[in-house]
Amino acid sequence: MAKERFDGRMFWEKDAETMSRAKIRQLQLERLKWTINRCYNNVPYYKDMLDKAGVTPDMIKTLDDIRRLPLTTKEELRKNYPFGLFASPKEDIVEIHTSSGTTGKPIVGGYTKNDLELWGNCMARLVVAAGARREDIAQISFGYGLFTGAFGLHYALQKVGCMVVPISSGNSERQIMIMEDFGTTVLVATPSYAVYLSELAKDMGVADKLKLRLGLFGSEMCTPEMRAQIEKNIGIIVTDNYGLTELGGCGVSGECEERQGLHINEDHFYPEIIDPDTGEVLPEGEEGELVITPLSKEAFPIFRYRTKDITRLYSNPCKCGRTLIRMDKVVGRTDDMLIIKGVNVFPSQIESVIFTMPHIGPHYQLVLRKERFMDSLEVQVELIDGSLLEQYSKLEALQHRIREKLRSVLGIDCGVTLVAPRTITRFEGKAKRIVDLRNS
Ligand code: DLL
Repeated sequence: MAKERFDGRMFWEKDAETMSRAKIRQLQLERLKWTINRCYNNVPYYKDMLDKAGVTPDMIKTLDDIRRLPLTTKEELRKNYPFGLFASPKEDIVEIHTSSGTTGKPIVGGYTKNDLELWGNCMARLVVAAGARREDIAQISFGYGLFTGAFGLHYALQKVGCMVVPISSGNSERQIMIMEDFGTTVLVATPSYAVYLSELAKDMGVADKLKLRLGLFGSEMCTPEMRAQIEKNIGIIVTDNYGLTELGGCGVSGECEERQGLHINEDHFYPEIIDPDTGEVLPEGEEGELVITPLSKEAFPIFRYRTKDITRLYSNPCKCGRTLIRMDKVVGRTDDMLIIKGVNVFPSQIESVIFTMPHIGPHYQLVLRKERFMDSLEVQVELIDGSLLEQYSKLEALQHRIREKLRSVLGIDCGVTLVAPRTITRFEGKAKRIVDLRNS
């Protein structure tokens, strides 16, 4: 059972989740001072960085003083690989996780015992807010290992008292068998793996027998259109969770049952939105790059980390009773924005089109090529019914409609190729939808 019931709703840490805005700000300031002191005194690289910026910890007197601090980026983490930015002695570190990056060295995060306890509680707040309860049987189909997702959800769901099934990702037919035999009610996965599992359950003829009711998804973008399709296919409520290895993994923010944005665990993470080009802090409600300062990390503190994720913040009250600020679903990353024929294109815009057109999806990929010094984009998407491939005029008409829709949404012309069902690669973790052939 979640710790407290409030106004008919469940909370894990009600006091923290429903604090007044003034109290939250006061707590944030205290914890910000603590964090900057820890960075300055325990991590030589940060001391150097702050000295160069002319900032000492005693200059942090109000929350707005955070703007005096320099921004940090992945570069700082890369330069200090693997443990150079840890603020606790190695013997106090009890767990390590890393980013899943396939190129170069990964980002390494360390946790003390206190960090693990806090992580579990932050995540427990989010799973309870999303609707998970003690009675649930939760199948964790995120990959266990260095990735933060599986362990973060594992610790949280176990704290809440759910029956945790740590199946990890892969071996998909077995996943469906376990789901059916154990009566799994909560599925933890990336949205793209959930789409794949839902298709497989249908193929195996068991989709109607499953007891799934809630999806705790995250770790990659899931447009509202994709969410609607997953909900239709397997009849579950889909909720979104956000976080990154650099900030301790999942547990930064997540949706409550209202699903009007992701509540940030703001007493432990201070959010700002900046203009990605100028670094200027933008007012609440404006879209830009999310910058986060964790406020309670012992082993791996960091300040003003540029996430590259694009979203906006809003603190108007949520019907759930939580006072924690919310962020919009991430619409893209500053580094996955494509520039095609001079126009900025986000993969999420393309996904929204694909999920609203009949006869296609949900699997697609975006192929980038260089043609006469200009980047071109081809959208390859699966047909739902393969027999359309033999009806040339229908196929051509459909292709034309998709192209027109993409033109009106993106403002550019791009190629559309309709391919046979089950021919585009499926993913057990985060989907890789961009195939970049520009340098090949
Ligand atoms: O993906 C942590 C996580 C695990 C979050 C499980 C939620 C659930 P990384 O592998 O370091 O950490 O990847 C972080 O993934 O900067 C975003 O670009 C993207 N991302 C994470 N969650 C979401 C989300 C985990 N809900 C990077 N929506 C981040 C969109 C997300 N993108």
